Amino acid sequence: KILVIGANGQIGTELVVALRGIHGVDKVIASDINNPTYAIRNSGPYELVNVLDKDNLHHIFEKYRPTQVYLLAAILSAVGEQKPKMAWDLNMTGLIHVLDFAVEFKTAKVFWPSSIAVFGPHSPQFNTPQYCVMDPNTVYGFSKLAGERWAEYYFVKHGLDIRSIRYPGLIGWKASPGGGTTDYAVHIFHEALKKGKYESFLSADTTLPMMYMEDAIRATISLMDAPADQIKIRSSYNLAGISFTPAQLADEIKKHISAFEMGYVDTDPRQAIADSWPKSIDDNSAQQDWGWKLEYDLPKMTADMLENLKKII
Ligand code: VAH
Repeated sequence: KILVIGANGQIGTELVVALRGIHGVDKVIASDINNPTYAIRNSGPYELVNVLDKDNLHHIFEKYRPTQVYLLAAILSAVGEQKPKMAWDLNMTGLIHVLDFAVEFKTAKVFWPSSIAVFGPHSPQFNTPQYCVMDPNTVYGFSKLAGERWAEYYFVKHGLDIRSIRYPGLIGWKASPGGGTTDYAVHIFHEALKKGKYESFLSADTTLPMMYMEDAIRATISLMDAPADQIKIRSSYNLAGISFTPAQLADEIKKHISAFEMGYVDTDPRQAIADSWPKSIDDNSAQQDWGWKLEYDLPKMTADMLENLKKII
C-alpha cells in the first residue's frame, strides 16, 4: 500500500492520480486533514490524517503498514509568513512524526518535498548549486532546510530510504496552488481564460525557477523508482525547471490569447520572498544520479495549460 499524506494539495492531488494509474486505485491511500477535494473524491481509499496527531497517524500506519509514504502536507511560503509558528509546527513536527513511524513500521521508501525556498539572499542567485550557503529567511524555507537535515539524519542513523526534491514553483491545471509565492503562475492562466487580464503580485522582471506539474510528478516517480544505490543525496535534489519572469509568461500567453492584458500590483509581501530566492538552479546531480531530463519548456507548458484549462473553466 502507498500512503499519500496531503492528498488535497497541489502536488498531492496530482500524485494520487499518477500513483493510482501506475499501482491501481486500491493500492494508493489518499489522506489529508479534511475531506477529499472534488479531484479525488470517490476515486479510491481515503483517510482523515492529521500529522500532528500522533495517535491518529500511528493508527493509519498500523492499519495500512504502507510500503511507501509520500508526505506532502505543509504550509507554504506566503501563508507561512502569516502563521509562522503553525508553519514550523506542521512542516517540522509533522515530518518527524512520519519519520518515526516510517522507521517503526519499516516503510520501504519515504518521499518528502523540499523547495528552492531553502536558498536565501546569500545563496548564489544563478545556477544555484546543490551545496552552497543557505540562509532562507522565510519560515517555510528554513523549515524545509531543517527538514532536509532530518531526512538525511534518518537515512544515516536509521537506514530510512527517504528521498526528496527541491521543487521550483509548480504550475498545473488539476489542482489549485496552496498559498505560495509562485501561485501567480497558476492564477494567471485562470484569469487569462476567464477575464482576459491578470494583475501580477510579482513584478514584471521577477525571474523564478518554475516547473510544469507533468515534469514534477514524473521526476518524483522516477526518483522513487531509481535503485537505492543511485541516490547519492539524502537531503534533497535540486531540480532546475524553467526560469522565467511574469512578463515572459504573459508574452507566451499572448501568443494564444492576443488580447490578454497583464498588469502589476506594486506592493505585495510575496515580492520580498521571491527576491530572496534563486533565479536559476543547477540540477546536474539529479541528471547524473537518476537520469533526470526536463520535457516542458515555457512554450510547451503554456500551450498545454491553456488547452487543458479551457476544457474545465
Ligand atoms: C511556494 N510553491 O511558493 C511554493 C514553492 C518554490 C516555491 O516552494 O511557497
